Amino acid sequence: MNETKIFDLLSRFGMEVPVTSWKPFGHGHINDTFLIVTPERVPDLILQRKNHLVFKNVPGMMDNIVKVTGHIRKKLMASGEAEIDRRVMHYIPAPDGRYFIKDDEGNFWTLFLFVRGSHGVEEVTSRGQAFSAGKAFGHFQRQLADLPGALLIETIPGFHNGKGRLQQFREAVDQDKARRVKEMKPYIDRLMEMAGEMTRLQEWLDTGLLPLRTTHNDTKINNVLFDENGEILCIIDLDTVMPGSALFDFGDAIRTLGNTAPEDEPDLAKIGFHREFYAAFAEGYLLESARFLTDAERSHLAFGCRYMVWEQTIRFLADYLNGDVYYKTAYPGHNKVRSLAQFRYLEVMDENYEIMQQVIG
Ligand code: GN1
Ligand code: MG
Repeated sequence: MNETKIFDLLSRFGMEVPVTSWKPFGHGHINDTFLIVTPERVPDLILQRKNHLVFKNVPGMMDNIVKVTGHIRKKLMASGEAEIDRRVMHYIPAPDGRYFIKDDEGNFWTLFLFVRGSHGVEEVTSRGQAFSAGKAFGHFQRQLADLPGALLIETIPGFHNGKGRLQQFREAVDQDKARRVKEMKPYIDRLMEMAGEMTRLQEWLDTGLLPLRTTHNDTKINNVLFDENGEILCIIDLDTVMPGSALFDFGDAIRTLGNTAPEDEPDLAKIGFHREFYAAFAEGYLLESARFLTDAERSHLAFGCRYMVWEQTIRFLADYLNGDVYYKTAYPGHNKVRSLAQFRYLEVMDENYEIMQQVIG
């Protein structure tokens, strides 16, 4: 990335704005993100290259995002919200009305406003923050509870479909592209043994026991923005907003903030379950969601956590077996470390499962 390219991209969006500085931004594993700092009177911008190998239908994804942000925006306007652009992401269309441009190399780029005065956190460090995060994601689901999932496409088909994920994992094992199966065999077997139990969640969705909603599907804590005082502003990273289950969002949040260590912690002894943060997140989440969740959803929230961690365990492992082609990695073997850390977390969560269910009530 260089300055000429930044200016070229901005001008294709019709944004010939003065630029003070720019830098890579955030910690995503998939897209490339740049913060464009502008002079005081012009809002800062975020330029993002969408990974079109992962998101194979960028126009469809942007359609989803425009529908979702438009839906939330309407509600905010109706409620008299004064700072709408701090409460929902604001994407900028190109002059042709589309919400992306394609550069000469065939890359897709999008542009949106940096939320003024916002910051993200990579790690939850207090009960209060966990409570806020729960409220934020519960609120997001509530804002979208009357947006029929059928209006949205699946930006990644079968993103949290346990049967599909199992299928991909099996293929990775069968193909053994990077010749790593032998080394991982006993571990692979253990994960396969759990498949029957874990794919039940998809079964419940298929049979209608659990309803399909419009969900975020990537509810890591770094997708919540906070203001200077630590109050919630809005939810970001809407690439994977699509039809899904409330359990996915609850589960993926606990996957990260319930873990006393990062998702790629190499020292398994450091991985523990943060009961307090779990309880605080659940409290915040239920405050917003109790009125629309069905009994079946509520009683399976804790299972959703187990499912999401298992899914992530096999996704990281499948990528390791495929030769690290999906997630960005920081060092050789990173995906293996990530997978083992997720599996350890699953074990730790199992030790706390009764408490997890009690909290949900
Ligand atoms: C990816 O890029 P990022 O960090 O927002 C992934 C999530 C995983 C996560 C693991 C589109 O999200 O599903 O849970 O890494 N996103 C996609 O950290 O695959
Ligand atoms: Mg993200």
